[in-house]
Amino acid sequence: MPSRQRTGPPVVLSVAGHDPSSGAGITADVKTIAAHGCYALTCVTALTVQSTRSVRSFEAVDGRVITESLEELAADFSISAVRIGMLGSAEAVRAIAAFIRRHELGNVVLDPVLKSSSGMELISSEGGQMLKQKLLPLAYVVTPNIDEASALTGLPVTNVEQMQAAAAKLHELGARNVVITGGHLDPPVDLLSLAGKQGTKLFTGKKISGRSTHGTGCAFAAALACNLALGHNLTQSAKAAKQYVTTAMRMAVPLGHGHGPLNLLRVSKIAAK
Ligand code: PXL
Repeated sequence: MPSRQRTGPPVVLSVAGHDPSSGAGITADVKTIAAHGCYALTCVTALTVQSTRSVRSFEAVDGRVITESLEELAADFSISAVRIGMLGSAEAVRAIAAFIRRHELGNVVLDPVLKSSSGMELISSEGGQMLKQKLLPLAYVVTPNIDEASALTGLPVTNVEQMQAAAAKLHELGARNVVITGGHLDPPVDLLSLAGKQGTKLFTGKKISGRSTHGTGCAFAAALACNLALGHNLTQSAKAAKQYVTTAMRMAVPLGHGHGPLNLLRVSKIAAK
């Protein structure tokens, strides 16, 4: 695939759900992509009803609308990277898988969103199966958190050793490169497992206290896609994406009554009146 537009910023496509509180999903991705100096294209796969407190419900977008949106964008832009998040339905999985194949897209970051942190299923069970069988092998890198890694592999994932085993199982299932994000572990640690037995790398951080944690997975995957679009290799990109999420959590200001958003644009000063 062409890696850059002839001029202008790299174009990064977010295929994800809409979170009206902008902590996760499409509107959060637009902020992350803009913060990286890239240009955001979006394809909404589902409309969620939620706030910082919890996800109440969602309505999946028709597969035909998804396919037509993606094709319209691909005919107009040269897409440097894709971030796939919440898909909602099997139809959406089919649409995005066919789109990646048709256009031979390379820098595809698959964030396998299965459940919200409040426990709501964000994809149908048929969709979840299809994601594992059809989409996982098409991605350049898959970025499950420990719960998603456990759900995809059927293995317990609560420490670094188990992250290694889950990554090995994900490779067996067809995943090329794998990053398992362990932001909930203490200390928080991400494991990068490279394709073709190139080995694993650990990125350890410091625990950040606070309730501004909504959308950390989306921010990580979108930042990873941007770094790949900017031409960095996967190890550099994973490191930079982790650093971005850490800073965005540290600089978050309390918003809402539940788990608030990160400061994805890292705006530290409010403009003077
Ligand atoms: O964090 C997972 C996630 C992804 N995408 C959307 C979401 C959520 C969780 O609530 O709503 C749209």
